[in-house]
Amino acid sequence: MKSRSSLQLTSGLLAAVLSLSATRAAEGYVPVKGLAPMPPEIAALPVEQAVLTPPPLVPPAITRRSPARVVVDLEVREVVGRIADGTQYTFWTYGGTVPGSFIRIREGDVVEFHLNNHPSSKLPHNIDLHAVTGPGGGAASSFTAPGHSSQFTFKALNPGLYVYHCATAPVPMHISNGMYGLILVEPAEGLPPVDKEFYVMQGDFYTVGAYGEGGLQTFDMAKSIDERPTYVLLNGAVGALVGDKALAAEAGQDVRIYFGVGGPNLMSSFHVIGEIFDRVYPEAGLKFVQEHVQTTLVPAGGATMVDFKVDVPGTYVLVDHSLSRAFNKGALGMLKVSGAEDRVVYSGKEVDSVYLGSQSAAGSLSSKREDELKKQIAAQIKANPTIAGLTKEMQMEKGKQVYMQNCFACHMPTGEGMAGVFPPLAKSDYLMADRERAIRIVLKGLNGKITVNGVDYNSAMPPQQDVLTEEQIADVLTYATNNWGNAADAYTVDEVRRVKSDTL
Ligand code: HEC
Ligand SMILES: [Cu+2]
Repeated sequence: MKSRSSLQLTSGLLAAVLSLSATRAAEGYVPVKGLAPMPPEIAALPVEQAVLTPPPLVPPAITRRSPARVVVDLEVREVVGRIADGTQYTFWTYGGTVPGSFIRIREGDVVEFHLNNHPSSKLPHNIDLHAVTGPGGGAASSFTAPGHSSQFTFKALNPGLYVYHCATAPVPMHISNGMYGLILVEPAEGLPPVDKEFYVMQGDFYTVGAYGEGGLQTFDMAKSIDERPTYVLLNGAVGALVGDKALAAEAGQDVRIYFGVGGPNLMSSFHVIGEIFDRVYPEAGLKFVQEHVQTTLVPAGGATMVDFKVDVPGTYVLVDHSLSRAFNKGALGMLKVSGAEDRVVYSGKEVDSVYLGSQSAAGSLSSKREDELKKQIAAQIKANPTIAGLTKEMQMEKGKQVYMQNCFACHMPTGEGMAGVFPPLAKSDYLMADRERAIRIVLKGLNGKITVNGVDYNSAMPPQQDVLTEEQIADVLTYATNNWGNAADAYTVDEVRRVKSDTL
């Protein structure tokens, strides 16, 4: 520990010099007090180095049943990284990742905290750990210039899961550049064991360019003040938890997600589509564990722990249930569960039969006749180019309505889709290549790898046959294939019907 204290003194001197010369930073620096006295019972504690993990990983559970002196070495780095496909952002990070490294300690531990600001950083940073009892949660004591290292010590008095974040002015800017993470203070008796633990944090990001606009994007202070984020993200990038980066578990396993919200501004209505949380630790407190919860609210600068058993295989989607954030701003991740089906818990679609409603046997004859007449009209219409043109136009208008209710959330109003997740319909070689296949996709949905305009997608589209009529399917495909630079013949109800009966 001797070398640390001499390092500490040197950095203290430099800090003092800096604080005299730099008025902007002057408010951040506090006098260096030197190492606190260490009572014999603390000096006698075993010393261990904390294991830190990048998201979505979580350090192993703590098995010791008595306190230790835990040394945490956390490095601040300013790094350029991917915020969306084709879009970069200069993230300010704890440990090189957004969120920052996960820290795991035990109630009663004495934590010797070292914040090291990499020499390549442009700015000073600090850390406010919500797990710390003391002014600023350590912020003033950890204010650190580039190329410096600060040390402070705290005792973990309260168990629970806590957010940490940078508290250097302007604080919202430091946070929305990615400076937040979680520290778990395990209760003395430990947490109930589970099979899999994951680390996920939501944050809102403000860029000068619009969502998905390429290149190196910069922070937009006005948007931040107005709380109008361009991106709302799980683990710092669009698609950070999608595809081969999805969280993975096996059917039958108990899963725990340590979920936090860095903000700086938005709360999260955290939900996993297709799962029910067996246990929620509301606001990450440990006393009142709630059961059977669908969606849990997590405040900015707050956290929660959710436990659930994944009973059946499939893809479960993590979202902020303020769903525009999930579908239009990136707040979406996936948990892929492998293993054997359990059709008692979830059957899959069991039956698809004809349902005639109140149509009586007597009525069915006349409706058959009506169908025949409609067919004759359709044939007449087809033969007349003016009427055919008008019908196509009408189909387009009706199709647009269908699209704006049923498709746009994923494929986007512009038909451009979402990089890496939802393929484009605009100028899609895949859509335009095969009419029957397009109908089949809308009817039955689509799973597995496909290539659209040279880009691979491996995701899932839900079937629409229970949501849309045959006519609506013809209309929406007519709209999609005659819009955004596409051109094709109108899709007819007959075509849809033919494919439907082929694939029954
Ligand atoms: C919940 C999101 C979602 C919705 C809603 C949705 N799709 Fe899709 N769609 C997808 C995904 C994901 C794929 C790619 C599936 C894969 O990777 O196997 C896809 C693929 C497609 C494709 C083939 C790929 C391409 O880009 O040409 C077509 C055509 C298509 N969808 C049309 C539609 C239409 C029309 C609707 C509305 C009736 C619709 N989708 C609604 C998610 C969605
Ligand atoms: Cu900072």
